[in-house]
Amino acid sequence: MGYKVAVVGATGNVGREMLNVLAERKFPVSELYPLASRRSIGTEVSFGDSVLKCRDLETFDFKGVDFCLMSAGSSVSKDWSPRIGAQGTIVIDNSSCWRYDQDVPLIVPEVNGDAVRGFTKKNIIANPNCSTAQLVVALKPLHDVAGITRVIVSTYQSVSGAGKDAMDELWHQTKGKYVPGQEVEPKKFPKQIAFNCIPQIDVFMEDGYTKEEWKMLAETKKILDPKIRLTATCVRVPVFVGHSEAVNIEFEKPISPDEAREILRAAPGIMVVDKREPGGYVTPVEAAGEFSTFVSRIREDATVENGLTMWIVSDNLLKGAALNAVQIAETLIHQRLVRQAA
Ligand code: 11C
Repeated sequence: MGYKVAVVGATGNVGREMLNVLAERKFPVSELYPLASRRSIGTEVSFGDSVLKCRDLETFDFKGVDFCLMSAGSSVSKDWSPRIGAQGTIVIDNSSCWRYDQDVPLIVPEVNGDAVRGFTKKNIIANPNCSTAQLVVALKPLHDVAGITRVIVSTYQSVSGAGKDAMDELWHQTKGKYVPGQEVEPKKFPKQIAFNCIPQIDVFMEDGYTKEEWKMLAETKKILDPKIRLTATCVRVPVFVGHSEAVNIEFEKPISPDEAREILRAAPGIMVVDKREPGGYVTPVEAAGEFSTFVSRIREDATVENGLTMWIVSDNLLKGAALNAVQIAETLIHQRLVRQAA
């Protein structure tokens, strides 16, 4: 009893986490189909206590499949999501391909879960970029109370956001710094990532921002409020898993750090860890593997009239991708927008 669920891109960083999250949250699955490109057919992936072999996306028949969690990049999604959606399967897509399409809802369940019902035009729902998801989860409850007008974000993004090869590059380049003859030149990243920080994620846009920075603005507006002004600087750091963000927020109304802490403590998906002492905050190492988004270092920004500054950390593969996708499917079930499992 339950739902038939396909996971496209099941061998990737996010695809594997989708399988883990489905199992860990006991999502009602009756059949699970891990799908991949031709070169990964037969590759084994874990789903709870089972080991399943990946099947070929090209030849798979989606008839009767309730959900397709898609994490195979924009070009695959562009081609496949409409075709899968047209067969009646609801596609929850992790790529940036459909996020800005007005007929596709872009959803973070804690923030705009009700907007999910707009999926029926294309049978596609978009998952936001990882750096946006954790940001809006923390902004939403504060926006509801004090009205956010402007946000300044500096990100410290882990290499897992750029995929498995990028994680390998950090690992081998770090080792190569100590082992003569094993030096590794930058390949996935534009500069050395070991022991370094790179202020470029994704390509440059005409105005000098990078696409990652543009995504944070466009997606925050679509998910939370088009009136919010936001400027971002997105930086890649030599961390394997977990994105961090230093955030300055300007509000319409006054809001104190104590009020913000109380509001965030009561908000879904958030854990406040904010002791003003050494180590009294969360770092990516502690956030990795966790479902929560952690908020620390909440303090007044006295340089503006109603300002707060904070530190937001989350597992980019979980809340930033796999967990959010599964939560979207749960929201559809909860709102009775899919057939109820027999
Ligand atoms: C990164 N945020 O850390 C990116 C990964 O639009 O889904 C996700 C890119 C996206 O490199």
